[in-house]
Amino acid sequence: FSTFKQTAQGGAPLYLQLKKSIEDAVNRGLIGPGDALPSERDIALKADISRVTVRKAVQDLVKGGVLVQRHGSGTFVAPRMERVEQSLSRLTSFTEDMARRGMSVRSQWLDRGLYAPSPEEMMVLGLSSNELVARVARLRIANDTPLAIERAALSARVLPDPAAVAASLYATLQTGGNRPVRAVQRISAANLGEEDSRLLEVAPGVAGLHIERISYLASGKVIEFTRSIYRGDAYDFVAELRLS
Ligand code: 16G
Repeated sequence: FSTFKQTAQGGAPLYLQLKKSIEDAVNRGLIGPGDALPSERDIALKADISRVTVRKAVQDLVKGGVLVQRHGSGTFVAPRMERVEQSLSRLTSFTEDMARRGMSVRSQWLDRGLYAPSPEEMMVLGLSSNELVARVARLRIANDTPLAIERAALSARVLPDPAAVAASLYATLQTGGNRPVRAVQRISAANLGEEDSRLLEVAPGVAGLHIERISYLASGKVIEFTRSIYRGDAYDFVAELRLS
């Protein structure tokens, strides 16, 4: 950044020129995916420009998906996203899907607890008004990239202690003999809202996939009612079609 002022030309606003030089550095591989950007203050000092200018350039690059900002830890070059191709004909869990691809999986808890069920949860899960619903909401992260927000609802009868879910919900269900064997999944388009895009580290308003999964036990009983938001730039859901 120390040479920025000398190379900056009249004409275009400084913040646009700074934006371009950061973009160039990323495109030329001088800074790579996951690399931290110096702090706003350091860039301003080195380039001898105001912090407001730096902030404007950085915010534009965050909006454009070139950089990501993580609360409390700084600004980074966005990880290069390889699209995940996901079969629509096999009933698998997120942990299994990512493990099969050799990706590391972790989750950030957004919510887990027992609640009075909503009318919709009562209907889908077949709960009576005096029963509780277990809600398990997580940000699902693969190879350090947040890919989806999943909000699962189950009967408290099958998941009396939502805090007992460690890495995998399906593994916990399996232990209790409640692994689903069939699911119906509905996928629709959704533009990501403010909160979801912040969690998924993409610009607000970008395309997402809203997925609703209702899973069944072999007995035909509904076990899981999950609503998820997947990053539209990261997922291809693929189904095989046959002439029958
Ligand atoms: C998948 C399912 C989700 C399920 C989760 C369990 C979709 C859209 N959703 O992500 O319904 O709750 O797997 O994953 O595929 P886990 O066993 O790793 O917690």
